Amino acid sequence: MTTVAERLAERLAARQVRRMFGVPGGDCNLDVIDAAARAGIEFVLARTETAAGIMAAVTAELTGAPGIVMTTRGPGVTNAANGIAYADLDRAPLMLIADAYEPELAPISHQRLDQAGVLRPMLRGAARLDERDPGGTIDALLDRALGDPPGPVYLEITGAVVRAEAPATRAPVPARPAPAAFEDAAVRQARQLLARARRPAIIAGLQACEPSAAAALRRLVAAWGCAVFTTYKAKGVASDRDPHTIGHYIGGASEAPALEQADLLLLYGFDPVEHPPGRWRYTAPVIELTRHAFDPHVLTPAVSLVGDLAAAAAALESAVEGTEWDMAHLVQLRAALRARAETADGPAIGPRGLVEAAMRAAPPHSRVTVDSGAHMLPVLHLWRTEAPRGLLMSRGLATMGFALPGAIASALAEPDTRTIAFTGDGGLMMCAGELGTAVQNRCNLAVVVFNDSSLTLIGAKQRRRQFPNAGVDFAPANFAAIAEGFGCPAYRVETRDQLAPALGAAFAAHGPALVDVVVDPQPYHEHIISVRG
Ligand SMILES: Cc1ncc(C[n+]2csc(CCOP(=O)(O)OP(=O)(O)O)c2C)c(N)n1
Repeated sequence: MTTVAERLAERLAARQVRRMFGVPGGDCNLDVIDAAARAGIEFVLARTETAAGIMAAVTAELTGAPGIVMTTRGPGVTNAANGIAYADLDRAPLMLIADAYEPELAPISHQRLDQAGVLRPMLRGAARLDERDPGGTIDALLDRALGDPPGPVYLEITGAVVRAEAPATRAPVPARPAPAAFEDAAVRQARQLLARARRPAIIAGLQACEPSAAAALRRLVAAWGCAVFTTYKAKGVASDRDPHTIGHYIGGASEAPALEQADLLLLYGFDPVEHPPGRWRYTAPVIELTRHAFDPHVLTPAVSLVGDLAAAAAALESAVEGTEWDMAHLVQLRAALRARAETADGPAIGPRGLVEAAMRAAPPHSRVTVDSGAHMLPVLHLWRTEAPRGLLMSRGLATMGFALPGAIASALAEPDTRTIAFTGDGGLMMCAGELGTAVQNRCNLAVVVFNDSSLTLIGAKQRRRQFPNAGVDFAPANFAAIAEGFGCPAYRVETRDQLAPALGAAFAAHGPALVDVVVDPQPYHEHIISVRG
């Protein structure tokens, strides 16, 4: 006989799921862990459900298969909420599996919550598994997770059901649903606009990370010889080494002088969730290529092609009749944008010096994850990324506590790629227990801590608003000592001469290593203003 737990494992394996993440409870999670192992799916024990959710979502981003996180009822579900929010706002297909009470336990209120209700605003779908058609229920939910936009779904299970016999599943595994075909009239209108454009520019966003979309973008840039900007989440879809890649679209001041020169903007897989609070500042007409429509949107495009990005790009490739961009000018714009991130450090180790030292020490094609905070700006603007998903971050949710779980997911999915996690001290404190997960799984990753004993990004805003310093500084912490407590090799860096040897040793290590760098936060203030305006 096949149990429902075994059917669940079989349906996940059929979608290429190879790992699930979580913190189990003592009831049906255990049946699922056992059934999953027999279906070739490893259960990775995380230290918090939040981190497990991020690991699952990042696994989905890297592999294309849905990410799976499993928790116990009650506190397990509520503690996973930030990971579910990541999957929602950073658009990653994810399934949360959590246990609940059987109907005969209705009088029990201990650990009882409306679990689906708590999560509902973030979910693409939810279902409680029963014995009638578990395979069909699971397939339908996974289709929703993989829809447009991708996001989280919730599957509730109970012990009586997962241990029951499962009927045969008839439903075949559907492929990811094909996006809507865009309209001919929209293609004609877009081609007319492009035919008149002399200085078109492209802004590529998170949907462009999908491999066929990224390849089509590169063909478009080569055909048009135009300027291209990427959002943070799309860093690498156009290589940072290509002279056409001017820099990042952050909805800030730094890219404005370059973007204002464009007479037409093509949004390529850009999601409004990537736009910071603030208005759209450009008057040039906008052509939008997107897998799905947005409501609300930060702007009103002149025309939207809603469908497959690569197909839309192919339909527009020959529409530009000649551009006035010349290479020397593009190179100049690119240099000017980069110069804004090259603000000077003081005499102590500063954020720019740390990023540049890490760039010199990193093996080629390393993948980078970066947390939320002031330190993310020098990483995002100075690090050179050549491939889609070469840099991972939380942009839609912009959550702290991302970089280390994200790096663990990267190291597990691609053990031969060196992953480097850049994090602030505040962000690391939210997930430091995951150093134990990295050690236990021998993850090939290095954590670099910008340790300035402060929530510096918030402190900078406090200072700008002329409030006195309060509520943002930490008592100093030694993260090298903490890492060593988990059995993770670690290096404490307090002086410039210690930096390069420590980074070199950490990046060459097999398995995890941590470099705890005491940085001077003063340079951030000028850096933030220079980059964001
Ligand atoms: C979970 C979460 N809590 C709070 C915030 C708000 N926030 C954004 S950046 C930041 C400070 C980050 O401090 P740290 O990790 O030390 O990095 P630094 O700014 O010092 O580089 C805070 C509190 C957030 N983005 N996510």
